[in-house]
Amino acid sequence: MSDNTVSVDTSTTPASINFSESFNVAVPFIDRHLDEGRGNKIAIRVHNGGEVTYATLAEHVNRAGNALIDLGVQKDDRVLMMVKDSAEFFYVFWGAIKAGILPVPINTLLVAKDYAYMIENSEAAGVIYSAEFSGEVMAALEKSPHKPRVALLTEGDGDTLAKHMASASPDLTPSPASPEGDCFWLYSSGTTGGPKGVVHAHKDMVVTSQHYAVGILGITEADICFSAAKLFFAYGLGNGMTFPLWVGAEAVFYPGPPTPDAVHEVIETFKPTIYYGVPTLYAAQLKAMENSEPDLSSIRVCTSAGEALPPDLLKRWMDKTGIPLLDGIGTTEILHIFLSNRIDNIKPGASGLAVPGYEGKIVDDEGQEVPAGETGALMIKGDSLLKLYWRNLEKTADALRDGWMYTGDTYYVDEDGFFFCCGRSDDMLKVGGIWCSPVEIEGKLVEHPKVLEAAIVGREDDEKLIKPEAFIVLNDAADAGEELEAELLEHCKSSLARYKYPHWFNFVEDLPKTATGKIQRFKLRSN
Ligand code: 3UK
Repeated sequence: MSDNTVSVDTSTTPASINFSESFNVAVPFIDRHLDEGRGNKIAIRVHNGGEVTYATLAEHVNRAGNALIDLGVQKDDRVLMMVKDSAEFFYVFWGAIKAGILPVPINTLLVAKDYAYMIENSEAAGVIYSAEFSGEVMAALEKSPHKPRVALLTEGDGDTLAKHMASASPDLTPSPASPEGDCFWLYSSGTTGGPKGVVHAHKDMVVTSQHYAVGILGITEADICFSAAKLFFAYGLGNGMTFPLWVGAEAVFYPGPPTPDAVHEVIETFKPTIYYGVPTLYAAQLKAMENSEPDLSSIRVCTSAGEALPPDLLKRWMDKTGIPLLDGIGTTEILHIFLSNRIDNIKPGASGLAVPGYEGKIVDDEGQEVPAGETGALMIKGDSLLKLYWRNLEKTADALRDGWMYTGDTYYVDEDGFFFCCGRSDDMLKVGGIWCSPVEIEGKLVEHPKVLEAAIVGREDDEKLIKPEAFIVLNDAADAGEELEAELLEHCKSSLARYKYPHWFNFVEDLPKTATGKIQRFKLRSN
């Protein structure tokens, strides 16, 4: 096989994927479309932001890769991206990969202390950011003892990546790489300790695109993709970028916050055929549809991931819109969805069947597989699993066991092979599809002078979706009341991402604890 090529044999299930020995994944995802005659086809449309053809995309990817090299970023260096959903996101991500540099898309809802941690932890050589996030990024750069060589706005006034791209060469030879070589990172948070750098290989985006997007969604060049989940999230990265690029389809973007009205407007304007959302947003969209009737008729399939989709919400969506909504579970570590419902086989309340190319099993505490119907730990095998957590041998060894990934989720399988989610085996919460560590929110609350101790647990709201609930022990119980609740909420707002704010406050006398003083959060959960 010639360099940087991949061949797929779809006559088998799962499809068999073969990579050339020398393989830089930017070539099949970007350059291949020019060879296949898609140069003039639209790759990207941005709401109020123009459109980009495959030819322009390829040129700008080359310019971005060259600009990073010209600025002194070297092979295997990390470049953090706090970039909104936009064409620039594609340029930086693929330009870096083509140049042998590792892009690290970062959750843009985070705040300066989170960014400072990641700059330090990754020893980033570069930080590229959209103007919207300047405040938090500048504060993080100030805070971090490690100073990246390059810190640039994507575009705008002054010294920007766009200016460096304009003077950089439009030609770039792909940096030699291999299917198993490091390609990009994502950060994933855990209950304790800082977020962990999840290292993915060049082959991984091919694997998820082929097995899930082609295998389950049946994506083709004719599709138009719209992901309300942002590109920085592994879910959005696949939905909005790698899947359409794999087949030469079109992706549409809305750079702002995905409110129901905004996503409905984007759907009516750009007529996507595949729409990717999260449960919280589907619930909000249904609520908005009580007073409006957006035209969703272009959509042939919707997906939901990030957190469990309550069966009632699924039924209400399908009744109201008639569009199939597929719940599926993915993780940052496995990159995308590995258990999913099918367009013609949906079981409400289930995460679905194993996606061909992945195997799932449920094990007990000893690691032995349990029979159907019994609950245990969900383990997954497949070809897109992380290589490792950056500089974290212990967590890597905990997660990867004999080629299986320990997901941290508790599941059972029914007689039909459908997997059902029963929650986490740790205390982590998923809020609006995004990780929340109770420990982080508790840490913030106890910084407040009136708070002695705090515990955070997940509680279902009216839509059966999880939100943080706080249990608080005060230094002086007489301070309890609405006024203090408001004060504590303001306090959280000062340095926590907004989805981490507690939705309910309970003032209690003490917290349930183990003999060793560890908070027993499970005793506080009401559901
Ligand atoms: C939970 C779900 C029940 C589960 C993701 C699609 O969410 C993604 O990745 P993260 O690393 O979180 C992974 C964890 O989230 N979860 C996700 N989807 C579901 N729980 N039902 C679901 N459908 O705890 C899992 O371990 O942020 C989702 C594609 C790629 C992704 N990375």
